[in-house]
Amino acid sequence: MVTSSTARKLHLAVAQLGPVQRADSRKQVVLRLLELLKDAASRGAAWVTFPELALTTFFPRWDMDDSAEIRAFFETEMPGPETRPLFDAARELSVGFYLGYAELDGDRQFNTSILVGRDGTILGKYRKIHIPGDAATVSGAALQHLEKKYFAVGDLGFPVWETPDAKIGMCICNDRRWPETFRVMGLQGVDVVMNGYNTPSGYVQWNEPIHLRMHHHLLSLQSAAYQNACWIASAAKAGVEEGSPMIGGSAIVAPTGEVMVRTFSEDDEVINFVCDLSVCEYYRANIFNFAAHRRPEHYGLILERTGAGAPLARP
Ligand code: ING
Repeated sequence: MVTSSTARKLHLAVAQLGPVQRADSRKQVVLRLLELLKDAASRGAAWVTFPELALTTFFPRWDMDDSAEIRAFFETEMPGPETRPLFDAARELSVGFYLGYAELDGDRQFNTSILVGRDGTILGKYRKIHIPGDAATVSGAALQHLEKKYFAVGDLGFPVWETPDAKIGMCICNDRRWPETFRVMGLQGVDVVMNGYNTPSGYVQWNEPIHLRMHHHLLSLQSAAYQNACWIASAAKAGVEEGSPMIGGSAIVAPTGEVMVRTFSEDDEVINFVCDLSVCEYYRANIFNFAAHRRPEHYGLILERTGAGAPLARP
């Protein structure tokens, strides 16, 4: 299938964060991120994926109305004084990274991730498109999930950046549950998709058995990687934040759909894997040769409809 002569090896790491409590300062969190970055670099990794909203606690679990209180969770500049040490370390160690954070752009609030190259410069930005949860408190719910209250829908699409190492794309948390996310990047020949997430394991407006949180998380990544012939590096912010448990399960998934490595804990933890990007090409040339096998002329409903509607079959 793939011989060593065709191999395109890229050493990826995923840096899972344990809980970030409301009182934890950005300075304290960045010190943790720096330790994880150095750990990843010491293992030989060239790129590190950090979680979604990595700099603060997952604040959409609360219903806040005071704009100053809300805006305290957002970054107005990136890098800013607290985050610059991360960029400096990336340049010194020649390690690129994905970082998720809450972005304030003028008056617009986004759930954002950036891709920082191995020289410490920002290569690109992504703003979360699939915003889950609700825009207002759901009465009687054991747990709130108010991302629709705090974040606008992303306006940057699903870009893929051509770096010297690989074609790299990004998505954030709930995006991984929607196949369109990865197919748009797959149609750009993406080799590696980096994904950060914060997934509450408690009940979120329905009494889904908790073991299914991990099942659906991995199912989403594994099917996306296989169906789009790409590697996926996915980083959790995990553990109990302000009394609210969030799943771990950070993972590096191969284009075969196999989980190659995953975290053991729900704390700060690095996993890494030497990925052979040429495996992507094998699947693109065969089972997922999009040009040879896809039939967009039959896919019209995917663009025409947002919600499900009447069946097309004529009686
Ligand atoms: N979190 C969750 C996610 O998509 C969620 C929302 C929680 C969906 C539980 C389904 C079940 O993993 C974010 N931040 O999108």
